[in-house]
Amino acid sequence: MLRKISVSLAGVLVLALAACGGSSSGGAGGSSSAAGNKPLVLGFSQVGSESGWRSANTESIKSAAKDAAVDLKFSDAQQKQENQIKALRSFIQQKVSVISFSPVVTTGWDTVLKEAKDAKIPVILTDRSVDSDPSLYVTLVGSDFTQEGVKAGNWVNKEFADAATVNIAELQGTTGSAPAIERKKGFFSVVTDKKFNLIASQTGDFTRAGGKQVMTAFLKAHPDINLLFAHNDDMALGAIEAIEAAGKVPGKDIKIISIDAVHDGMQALSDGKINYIVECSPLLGPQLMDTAKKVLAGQSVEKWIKTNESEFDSTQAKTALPTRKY
Ligand code: GYE
Repeated sequence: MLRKISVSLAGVLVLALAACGGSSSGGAGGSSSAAGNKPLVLGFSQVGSESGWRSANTESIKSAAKDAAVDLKFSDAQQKQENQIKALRSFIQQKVSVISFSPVVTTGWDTVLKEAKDAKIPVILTDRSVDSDPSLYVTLVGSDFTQEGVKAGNWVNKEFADAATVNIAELQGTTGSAPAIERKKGFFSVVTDKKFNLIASQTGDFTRAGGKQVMTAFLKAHPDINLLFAHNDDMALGAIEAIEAAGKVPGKDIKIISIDAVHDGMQALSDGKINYIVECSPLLGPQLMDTAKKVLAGQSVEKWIKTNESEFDSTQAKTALPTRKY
C-alpha cells in the first residue's frame, strides 16, 4: 500500500516537472522568455503563391523564423494590395515588434507605412521595393532586378551577335511590381540595337497559367517570334507548353531567356527548352531574421541589403541541379 502511494506520488512529480518544462520552453524563443525577454514577433505579409520562386521564399522565411526563435505571424495576400494593406494594419493593431512585407506593387503604400511609423513599428521590405519616401521603412532585403535585366540583355546581345533581325516577345511580371518594371528597364537598357524588334509584350502575372495563355495569343498573332524574354521561370514554363502546342520547338525555333532559376526552370534549361536563366535567390529568410534582430537591438543596417546571384546556361544547370535547394 505504502509503496503504491509513493509510486503514484513520483508519477505526479514527473508530470508536474514535465508541465513546468513545457511552459518555459514552449513556443518560439522559450528559453529567452524564461529569461524575461519576449520573443521577437514578426508580422510578415507575403505577396501570394504565384510561382515556384514564391513557394521557396515562403518556405525560407518560415524555416528561418523557426531557427531564429522568431514568433512569425504569416499572412498570404493572394497577389492583392488591399489584402496586404489589411494585413499590415492588423499587425499594427497586434503591436508586433517588426513588420515585413514583399509589396505586390511599388505604389500606394504611403498611408499605411506612416501608420506603422506612428506606432513606432519598424518596417523591413523583403524582395520587392516601394516608391515611397525611404524614411518610411528601415531597409530592403532583396535582389537588384535592374541588374538581372541587364544580365539577361547581355546574353541576348551575345547570342544574337550575328543575326540580322530578331523579333522579341516579352512576358512581363505583375503590372506595377518592382521586378516587372526593373527587369524590363535593365533588359532594354542594353538590348538597344536596331535589329531588335519588340513585337509583343504583355503581363502573364508571374504565373505559369498566365505565361501559357499570353504566349498562345502571341503565337497566333505573330508566327515569326525568334526570342522570348520571360520575367520569370514560371511564365517561361507556361510559354513552353504553348510553343509545343503550336508545333514549334522551344529553345530552338524560339530561344527563351528567363529569370529566377527555380528547380523546374533549371530542369527545362538542362533539357534545352530554356536557353539561359539569370538567378534571383528566394532564400531571404535568414537575412530577414538577422536584420529584424539588429533593427530591434538598435543597430544600424544598410538601406539595401542585396542578394548575391549568378547566371546559368544549360551545362551549368546540369551541374547545379543535383544540389539545388529549390
Ligand atoms: O521573380 C517571381 C515571383 O518578386 C523576385 O516574384 C520576385 C518575383 C519572382 O513571383 O517568380
